[in-house]
Amino acid sequence: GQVFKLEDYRPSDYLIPETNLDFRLSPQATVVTAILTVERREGISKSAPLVLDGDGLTLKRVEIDGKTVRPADLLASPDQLTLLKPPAARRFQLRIETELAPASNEALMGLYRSNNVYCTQCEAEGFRRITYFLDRPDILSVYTVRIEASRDEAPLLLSNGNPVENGDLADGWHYASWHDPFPKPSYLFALVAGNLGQVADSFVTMSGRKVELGIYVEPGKDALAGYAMDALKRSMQWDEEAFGREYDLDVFNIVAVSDFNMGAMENKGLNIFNDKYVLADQETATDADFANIEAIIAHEYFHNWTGNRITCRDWFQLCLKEGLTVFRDHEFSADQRSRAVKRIAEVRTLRAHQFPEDQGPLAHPVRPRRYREINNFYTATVYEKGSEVVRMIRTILGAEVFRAGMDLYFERHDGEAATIEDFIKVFEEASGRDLSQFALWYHQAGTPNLTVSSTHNPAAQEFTLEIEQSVPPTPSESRKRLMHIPLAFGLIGAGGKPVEYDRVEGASVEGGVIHIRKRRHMVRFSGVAERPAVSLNRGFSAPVTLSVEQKAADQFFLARHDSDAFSRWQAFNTLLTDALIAAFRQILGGKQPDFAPRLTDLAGVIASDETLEPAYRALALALPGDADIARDIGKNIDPDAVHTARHALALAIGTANGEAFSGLYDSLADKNAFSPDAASAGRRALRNILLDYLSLLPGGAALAAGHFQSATNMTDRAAALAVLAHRHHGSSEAKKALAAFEKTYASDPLVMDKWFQIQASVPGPQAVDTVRSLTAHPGFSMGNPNRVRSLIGTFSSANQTGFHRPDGEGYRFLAQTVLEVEKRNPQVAARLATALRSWRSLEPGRQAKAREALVSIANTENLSADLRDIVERTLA
Ligand code: DPP
Ligand code: ZN
Repeated sequence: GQVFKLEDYRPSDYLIPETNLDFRLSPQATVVTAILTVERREGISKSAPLVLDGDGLTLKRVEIDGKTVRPADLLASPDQLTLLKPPAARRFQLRIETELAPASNEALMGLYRSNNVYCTQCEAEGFRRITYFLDRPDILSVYTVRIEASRDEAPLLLSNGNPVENGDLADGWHYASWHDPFPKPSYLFALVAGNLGQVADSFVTMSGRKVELGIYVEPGKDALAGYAMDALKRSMQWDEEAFGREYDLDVFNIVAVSDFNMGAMENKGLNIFNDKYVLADQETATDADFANIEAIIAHEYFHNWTGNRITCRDWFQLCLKEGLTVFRDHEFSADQRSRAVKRIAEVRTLRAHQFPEDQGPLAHPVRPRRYREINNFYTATVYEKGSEVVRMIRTILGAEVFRAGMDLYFERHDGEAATIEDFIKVFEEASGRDLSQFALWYHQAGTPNLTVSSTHNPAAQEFTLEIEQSVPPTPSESRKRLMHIPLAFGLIGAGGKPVEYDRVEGASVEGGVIHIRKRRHMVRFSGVAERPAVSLNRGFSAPVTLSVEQKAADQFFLARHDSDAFSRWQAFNTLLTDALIAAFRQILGGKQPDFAPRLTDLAGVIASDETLEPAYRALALALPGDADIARDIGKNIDPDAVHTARHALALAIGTANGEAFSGLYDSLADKNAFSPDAASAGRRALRNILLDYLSLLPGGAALAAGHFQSATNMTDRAAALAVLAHRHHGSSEAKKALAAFEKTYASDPLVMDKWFQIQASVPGPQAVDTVRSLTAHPGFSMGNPNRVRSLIGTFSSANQTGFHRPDGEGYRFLAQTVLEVEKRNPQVAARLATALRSWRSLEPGRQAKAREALVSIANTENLSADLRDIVERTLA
């Protein structure tokens, strides 16, 4: 396949200032008429051909300025349309008619049907499946769209921008037209037509303009859109307060569809969502679902400024909108909920998804320099690490200067297709700092490591930190340059008080942050009489790994006393991880793992510490997952031994704290009416993790069964079901609960996804057979991305013992399934295949079997560009 390179960027010879689209909708023969105002760019030769992108298109007619183009002046294929002799005039009108079959579009890119609703997905390159176009994000055009459909089939007709007019046509048809005054790239085009229920509300912006808000869902599900609407209004308010950003159209619409490749899409004025991230009530959604809905509604709304008003020059700049918008939605959630809890959850996600990507064959810079298939770059690195990089800019500049830089960015680049260089420049100007070394965070892949050791000289009253940075090699980048790493820190003395110091030598230390720029730094603090404990990377100020020589006593001390909530959580999590890795080695050595009582006791102390929020305590008690432990071990992984170690620690913690946990569990029972707010969710989270520990003790299955039966919301019900299925697999309690859940929710696909997920993640060698048989369940479909991700995705990414079965059956099943999904939906198949990205860190036997599975995919003929790209990079 073709390799696209950043350095090959050049502006297009032609522009398309205006785009008129006319749709006559029909499931198998939709006619699209595009009338494009085309303009040759200043200085471009009159003979320059106009080359338009297409993808699998059926061309019906082409006219220029009202005249049919002669066949000799045209090169037309399903994937490209070339006008060999464009008119001499600089500006002309091009009319293109194409015909589509949305009902047969299973790739879910371009125009397709989901539950009989017409909808579109154009990012990144789906617009070219609708009409021939300069389908690149630097072509900004003003769109006017007219949609015609049978009123019975599609009473609702939506597109971007503001509604212009609508009315009846002959034969029971009707039409609506929409105009979007803001020039936009084609990837933000959207159309929705069908029979949907509406939830309506409004929002008055900071300048007093009234915006009509609509959320459209499957008829009868209106009541499930209330939380999303509330989150939308809070998002609009927050963006005004936090970033001074006001909404700009008369309407803002959101549509929920049930077949969607991504989470959601920020089309201008018409966001289209995976219904999983819109629909919620206490009966069907967990607290995690509510939090995700809030975050994703906010994320897509925030794109209106970071993505839409200022878009990307090319797809290499994807992080310009995604990393920044993730940062904005993280800040929003932190303000709406608990900042400390949110930060811990973000870091857990980053480590679970981005670190393995950065440490494996698919590693790439936040701003990649090459790609073969852009769909494969909607990654944790672009999104989550991209957000961390923006956070570091704020840490380095401080909140006020950061805001000044953002203001400058909006002012200077509004209406443009910008680059990462433009973004960095506004912060350099606002701060007067040189960010060129810092910019390596965008350009260089890999997770930097900091090795830190400390010495205290009581006679001289000096405390010294020695810090060394290194960046491991990644594919095609064997030599790394030194990074600018902002390392927030604290020196902590007796009772948890910050230690005062007189002077610092050896590095630039500003406001509790050490700026690491060289390979080695020696940072000397004078006037320090007692040896302090050192708290490093507070608030996770930099996305790095740390190798710290720290006494266990200091870790225990920090886990109790660090005033930075993130670092306190981290200290305890590090203790747990160290204990789990030691247990893993004991198990491999044929020994029974054992755990220090002071560790299992500390779990009890944290659990019942009323000064800590319940949500924080729940996160502290959540042991690192099997995959987290494996990642920290790094190589020669035997997932069964990892799992055994984790189970042993859970049992030890439960056994040591049985009585206390039980009392706390009882005291947390919710007597109030359900509320999805963060504090209530935190209490449920704590109670549910206590249930998990208690389920390992005698009577545990009965306790979990009781929890399941008495649950009054999905959070508690799903948590109890998972405990039964995972901790008491095969028990009559587990079987009964699974059957009852299935019976109750058989007709609710989003709830059945939880049922699939819970079973797909039951550890053990039987899992692959369970999952295989569930693919035949009437509620499952290989054509629906949510079903596939719930069953196959969960099995391959969240079931370490099941997926990595020593005989390789998990890998063979994945390979076979990926190929089956690929026939319909290459994008979803490619994403599934990334489950094998860490294959080289396995022990040799599994490594060989994983490789065979990858090779079997690679050797398949006619692979899609999406899947070929992932598999070849994974094997390289
Ligand atoms: N819809 C995806 C997102 O918002 C891609 N833009 O991240
Ligand atoms: Zn986004």
